[in-house]
Amino acid sequence: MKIEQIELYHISMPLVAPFETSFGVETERHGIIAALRADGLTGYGECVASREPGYSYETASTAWHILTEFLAPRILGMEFASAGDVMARFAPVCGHAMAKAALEQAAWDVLAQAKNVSLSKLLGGTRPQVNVGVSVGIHPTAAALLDRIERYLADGYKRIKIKIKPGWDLDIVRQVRARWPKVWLQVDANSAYTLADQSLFEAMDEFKLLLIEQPLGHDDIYEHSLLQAHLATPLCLDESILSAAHARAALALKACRVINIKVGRVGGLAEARHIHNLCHKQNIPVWCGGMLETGIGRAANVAIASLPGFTLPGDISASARYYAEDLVEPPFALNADSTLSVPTGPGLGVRVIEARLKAATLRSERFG
Ligand code: OSB
Ligand code: MG
Repeated sequence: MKIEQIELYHISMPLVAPFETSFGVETERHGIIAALRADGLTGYGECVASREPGYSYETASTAWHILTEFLAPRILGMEFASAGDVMARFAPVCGHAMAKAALEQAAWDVLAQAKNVSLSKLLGGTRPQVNVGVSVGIHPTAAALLDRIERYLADGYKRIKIKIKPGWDLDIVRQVRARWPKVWLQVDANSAYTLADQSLFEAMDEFKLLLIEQPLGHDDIYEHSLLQAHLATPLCLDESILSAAHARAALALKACRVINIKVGRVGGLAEARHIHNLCHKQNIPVWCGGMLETGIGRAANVAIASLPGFTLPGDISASARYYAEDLVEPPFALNADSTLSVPTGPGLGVRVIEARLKAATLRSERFG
């Protein structure tokens, strides 16, 4: 196939409610949508970098710079037979995984459409539905958090993840556990702690959490191995796994017993699958993380989460948990058994509503 045209859209989408983590509050999701045209087909990909560099050094604006100056010009006009051919052109560009992943994902979508198969099928997915949970941000009061969780449980989410930070941790977990002794519960610290907090995490063991996500440095693996050795609860790495090489190192060091895979963070669907395969061979459960994606990134997440090793519920909630109106039709809806159905149509299997994409666009640029 030949890449005839690339269009990039820097978007801003209002969230239905602010999302607060240990590193800040998001009220609007900024990101970039890439549309790649080849052989008369259009593939879409989403760059999940946010407005601020709290989770990653990448932001929507750095990704815009990298995509427009270095990535899109490198692949315009090229012939490709796999998403790997596209990624190979990006090898001279160091880092910027989220920027690269947007075009890689669009290439997968267009290839799947050309083969008339779903992205899930092209990736080797085996599940018709994927298990999902919901990630609940920091709230102004414990009462507000408990109320929010109660409503998500009523919606049908069977796994709850709560964000923690110093001052909003053990007591909050205790209150949630007291109210729902059996619910599948996990916490995400987004790197807000240090090894000096070991006793806090030891105290969490009694609450039977599914896992504790990224308690220590965003770029640390070794100190997580020291902490994991003291805990019954599995640690799960998110921020510090940027590649399959990092995953291999983390498992060898016993720095975690679970890995959160995000397509953007690791630089594309092929690298995400590579990490999945590596973990699957070692019986390490993985799950699909989320970045408050629009329906475009969500469709790619659902597809990768349909691979057999994604045994824990993903942060891939229904469209309505994030946006009043998603960019795709049909929007993703929660099934009664806390799953999302994997689209079966060609490629992403959802229709991008161009008028909504344009309405959300802050700036756009076309190549070719
Ligand atoms: O750490 O998993 C995270 C959102 C933005 C940045 C980082 C994270 C998150 C989430 C939200 O937890 C997950 C979702 O998309 O529902
Ligand atoms: Mg996380």
